[in-house]
Formats: sequence, structure tokens, C-alpha cells
Amino acid sequence: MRTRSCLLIACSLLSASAWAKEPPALLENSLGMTFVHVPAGTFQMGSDEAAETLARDYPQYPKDRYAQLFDEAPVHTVRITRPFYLERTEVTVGQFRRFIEASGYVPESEADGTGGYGYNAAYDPDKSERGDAFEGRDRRYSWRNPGFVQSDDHPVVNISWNDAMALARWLTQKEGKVYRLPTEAEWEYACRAGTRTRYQNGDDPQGMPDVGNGFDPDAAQLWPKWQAFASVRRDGYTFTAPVASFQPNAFGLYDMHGNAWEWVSDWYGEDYYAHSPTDDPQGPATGNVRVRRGGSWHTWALYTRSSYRNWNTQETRYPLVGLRLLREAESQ
Ligand SMILES: [Ca+2]
Ligand SMILES: [Ca+2]
Repeated sequence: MRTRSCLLIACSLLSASAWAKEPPALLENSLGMTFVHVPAGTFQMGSDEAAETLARDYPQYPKDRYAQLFDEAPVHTVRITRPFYLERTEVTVGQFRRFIEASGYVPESEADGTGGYGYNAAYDPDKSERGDAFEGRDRRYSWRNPGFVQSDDHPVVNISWNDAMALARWLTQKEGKVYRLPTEAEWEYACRAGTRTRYQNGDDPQGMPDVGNGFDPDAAQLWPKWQAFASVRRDGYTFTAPVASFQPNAFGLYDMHGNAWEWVSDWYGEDYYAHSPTDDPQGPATGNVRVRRGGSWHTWALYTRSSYRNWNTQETRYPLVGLRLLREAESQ
């Protein structure tokens, strides 16, 4: 949430017309999505934590895991030159349903006939070809059914990057406002909300259950071979949680850590940070896979850090991956 106290002091010196130009802190759109004003600013993007430091604080992981995080370095200065509005929560099941009903859009999992992935208690990853944690692709699974119960206020999942883009395009056309996915830099800037720590509430992995829904002891009961990676404390949710169930960050954004992974607009480039422009980086010009950020209800704490990067093809649909939209601020 924007802190208004210092603004009040500053603005008390200004005229009433200056007040009128102050952008609203919150906006609500035609699908009932709420957007938070995020100011322009500069931040340090990425992480260059030493493997030894990570090994000390995340002792469960094999050593080679830490070396795989090289794409978070180097830490580099990024300037977000324009304020924007970011959705306060992940897109919910109810919001996505309203989009489908109003637009007639057919999500990729249904359009290509191959379905999505889902949780099935009877499914054994060890007996499957890919050893995947979820069953699929299967036509019984889609955003409508990830194999576990979701009410309308849960984050929609089994959504491809292409589906996310279709939602943004439709809203842009319908409302005459520019909607899009955040860039990877905008996403991390918004997630950090002024912090330099691993999480919005500090560096301690065991603090994760206070700010987001991750892989906790209840989830670990269903995937017992990953028990060692679960948080010590329960977060209250075995699968997805209703959005905004945890503490927001300093910008007033919820579930930037965990619940559902969030697609961003960038192609993934593992060495992109070494040559990223400072101002409003857009990611590589081409690529094979798109970036997703923030981790999910099924993600271990090492991978719900603010700087962690992961990716999938833009056709991927999975019970861990959803989205959050950005709405561009109109020029003042
Ligand atoms: Ca959980
Ligand atoms: Ca999230």
C-alpha cells in the first residue's frame, strides 16, 4: 500500500490542482481486478550470493543446485522509468472465467485437445515416463480442473503464456487501456518493493509461511520423497490458497512469493543480466522459453526468492503456473 503520510506533508504545500494529478493508488477494472500503483524507481536486480552462503541457509539441497543459480547474477542496476499499475493479486479463477465467458476465448489446453496437468492421488510419478509430479497432459485437466478444489478466489492455473497474452489483448481492446504482462525487471522491482533481501520479509527461508503459500508439511504429505524441502511451519494450504491470504509487500502486492508462478513477458536469457540495459529492460529479442517468477504452492523456499528465475515454453500449462497483469499508467 502506498504510504500517504509523507505525501500529505509534501502535498499540503501544493495547490488543489496538483492533488488532482496525483494518480489513484488503486484501480479496479471491468473484470473486478484491482491494480496497485507502483512508482518509477531504481533498484538492484538479481542475486550474487555465494554458493557457500546458500548452502549454509538451505542445507537440504545437493551442491550442484547452487551453481544452477548463476543466471541471477550479476546484480545490476535497473531503472524503471515509468510508473505502472500491477494487479494486487494473481488473476483468479473467477476473473478468468468472466474473461472466457465474455470473450469466447478457448484456452490452449482445450483448443489443442491435449489438456493440462493435474493432481491425482492415484498417480505415481515413479511409474510415469517423465517422472513428473503431476498427471498429464490429459484432457480432463485444464484451468477448470487442476485436480484439486479451487474456489473463485484462488489463482487460476494451467494457463499458458499464450493464454495470458490473450487475456491482456482482450482487456486492452475492451477497455482502451494498455494491459500486458510485466517485464521480468518490472516483476522483480515490484516483488522487492524496496527490499534487497531474499524475501519481502527478510532472508530467512523459514519466514516464507508468513508471506506466501509454498511447499509446506501438508503438501509434503502428498509428495513424501520431498519432505526435506518443506517449510518447517505449516502455511495452512496443501494446494493453492485464496489470493491475498498472506501479508502484502510494501507496495501492497500479495502472493509475489508462492501460490502460483507468474508469467512475465520476457524471453529467457541465461546471460541476459550481464548485458541488460539499465533503463526498462525488455529481455532478449528472441528465445525459446518464457520466464516465470515467484514460485508456487508446490515450490521449495530456495525457489520462491525474489531473484529466482525459471522458464517454460509459451504453450506450457501446469497446475503451478498462473499470471498477474500489468496495466500501464496513463501519462500525466
Ligand atoms: Ca502450502
Ligand atoms: Ca505468486
